[in-house]
Amino acid sequence: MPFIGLGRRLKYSIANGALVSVAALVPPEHEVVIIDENVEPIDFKRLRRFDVIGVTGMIAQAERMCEILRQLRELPAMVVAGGPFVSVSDERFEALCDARFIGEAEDTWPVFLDALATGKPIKARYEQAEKTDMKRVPVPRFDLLKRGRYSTAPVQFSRGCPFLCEFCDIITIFGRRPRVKQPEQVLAELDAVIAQGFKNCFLVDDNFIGNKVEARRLLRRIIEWQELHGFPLTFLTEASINLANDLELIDLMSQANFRNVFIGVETPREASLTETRKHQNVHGDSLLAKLGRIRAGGLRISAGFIVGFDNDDQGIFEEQFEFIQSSGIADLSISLLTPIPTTPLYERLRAEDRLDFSDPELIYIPKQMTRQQLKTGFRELLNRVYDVEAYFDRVLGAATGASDRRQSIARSTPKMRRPGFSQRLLFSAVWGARAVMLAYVMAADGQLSRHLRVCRYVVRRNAALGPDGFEFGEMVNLWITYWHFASVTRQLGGTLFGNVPELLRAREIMQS
Ligand code: B12
Ligand code: SF4
Repeated sequence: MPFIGLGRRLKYSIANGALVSVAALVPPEHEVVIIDENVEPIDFKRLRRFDVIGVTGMIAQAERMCEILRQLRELPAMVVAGGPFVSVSDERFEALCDARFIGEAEDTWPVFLDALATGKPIKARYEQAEKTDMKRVPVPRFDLLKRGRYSTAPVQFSRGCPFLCEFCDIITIFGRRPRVKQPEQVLAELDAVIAQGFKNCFLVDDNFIGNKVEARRLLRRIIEWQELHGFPLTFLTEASINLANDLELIDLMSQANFRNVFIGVETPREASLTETRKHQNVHGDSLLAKLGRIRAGGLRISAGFIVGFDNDDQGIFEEQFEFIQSSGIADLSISLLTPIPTTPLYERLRAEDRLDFSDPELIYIPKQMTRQQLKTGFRELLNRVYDVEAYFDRVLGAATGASDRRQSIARSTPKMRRPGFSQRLLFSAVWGARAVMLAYVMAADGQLSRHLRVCRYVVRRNAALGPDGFEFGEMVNLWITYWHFASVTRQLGGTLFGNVPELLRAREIMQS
C-alpha cells in the first residue's frame, strides 16, 4: 500500500518478498527485471523483449493480476503465474497463463526454467512434492529493486505456523511445522539489505515465533550483527500473541531493534476466537494484559481485527470498538471474515451450504446477521475507529508508562548510537516541515480547521502526560500515520472492501 501521507504517493512502504526471492532462483546466465506496479506503471510495449514473464499477487490483487495476465497473452513471451492467490485457486488461472506455480517454488521454478532453456516439454501446473528446505534458499536479489522507491526490505526467516486458525491459508500453503533459515543465511540477507541502502526491514514471516527456540537463536545473532554495524536496521514483524508469555523473547526482540510487531488479535469475543480455533488468544490471562506485556517490553503493536464470525451478532461492533479503544493500538486493520479457498473455514461453509457468491463484497451467509447488517456494521466500525478524536484518545490513553519503556529500550540497546543535539535539531526541523506539508494537504481536503481544533486538545492531553508524552516528531509522525489510515478507510468506505475477488465469484457461479 503506498503511504498516503502528504497528499501524494510517497515511497511504497514494503517491497514484496516473492519478487526478490523468485528472482534469486534464476540461473545467473539469464537477465531478470523486477516490475512492481506498486512503484511504477507497467510498460507493456517494453515487455515484448522478454522470453518469460512471471506474475505474482495476493487475494486483494487478484483482479489486477487477471487483467495483467490477459494483456500479457498478447505478447510473444511465455507467461506464468504463482504466489499466494494462485496457490489457493490455481485452476482459476488455467486459461490465463502457460504455467501455474502452486505454493513454494524453490524446486519447481529452476526445473521449469531449465526445461524452457533446453527445449524440454513444459507442464501447465507445477507443485513441489516436498516443502522447501529453508537452509537451501539463496539470498534474495534485493539489488534488483528500484532504489529509493521502498522504505522497507522484506527478509524471510521462517515459513509455516504451528497454530490452527480456521480462516488461515498459511497452514494450507506452508504447513504447520515452521521451517527456518540458519542465522548465517539471515545475516547474509541483512548485509545485502543494508548494501542497498535500506534502514528498515520487515521479517515477512507470518509468525516469527512459530519456532521460539530458533527465533531466540536468530535474535542473539542479530543483536551481535547490529552492534557490529552500529544498529543500521530497525525491524518489524508479525507474531502470534503467545509472544506475551515469553518475556525473554520480547526482550531479545527489543535488543535486536525490533520496533513493531503485528498481532492477529481478531476479536475480543472469546466464543468467536474459540470457534475460529484461535486458542492461543484465549489461553491464559486477558488479551489486554497480553498486549500490555508486549508493549511494556518496548514493542509497538499493530493489529488485525475481524468481524463476521458465527458467534458475532450485532453487538460485536460496539464490543470491538470499546476493545480497540482500550487496547491503545494506533495502527490496525479491520477485515470482514473472508473464506479463502483451501482453508478449513471455506470447506466448512461449503459443507453448510453457506458460500454464496452473489454479493462480491461478502461471499458467505453470516449466521447471526444479514449480510447488509454485517457490511454496514463493519463500515461504521472502520469509520469510528479512524475518527481523529478516537484515534488520539486511544494513542494517548496507552502512553502511560512510555518513559519507562523508552528507558528499557535504551538499556536493551546500550551500544546504539543516540542522536546528538545538532542531529535532534535537524530532526525537529524536518518534522516541522512535514507538519506544514500535512497542514497544507488537510487544508486542500477541507479538513484543516477540524484537525486544528483536535490538535489543541491533543497537545493539552499530551502535555499532561509529562515524561510519558510524545515528542514533537513522534506526534507529527502519528498524525501522518493517522492521515494515511483514515484516507485508506475513506477509500474502503465507498468501494469494495471485502477482499473477495470477482474472479473467485465468477468461477463459483459457473460451477454452481
Ligand atoms: C508482507 C505481507 C504483506 C504486506 C505487503 C507487502 C507487499 N509489497 O506485497 C502488507 C502488510 C501491506 C500486506 C497486506 C495485505 N495482506 Co499480506 N502478507 C504479507 C506476508 C506476511 C509476506 C509476503 C512475502 O513477502 N512473502 C515471502 C515470499 C517469499 O513468499 P511467497 O509470496 O509465498 O512466494 C513464494 C511462493 O509463493 C512462490 N511465488 C510467489 N510468487 C510467484 C510468482 C511466480 C511466477 C512463481 C514461479 C513463484 C511465485 O515463490 C516464492 C518462493 O517459494 C504474507 C504471508 C507470507 N508468509 O507469505 C501475507 C499474505 C500474502 N497477505 C495476505 C493478505 C490477505 C493481505 C491483506 C488482504 C490483509 C488485509 N485483510 O488487509 C492485505 C492486502 C494489501 C493489498 N491491498 O494489497 C495473505 C494472502 C492470502 C492469499 N492466499 O492471497 C497472506 C498469504 C497472509 C495470510 N494468509 O493471511 N501483506
Ligand atoms: S497464528 Fe496467524 S499464521 Fe498462524 S495459523 Fe493463526 S492466523 Fe495463521
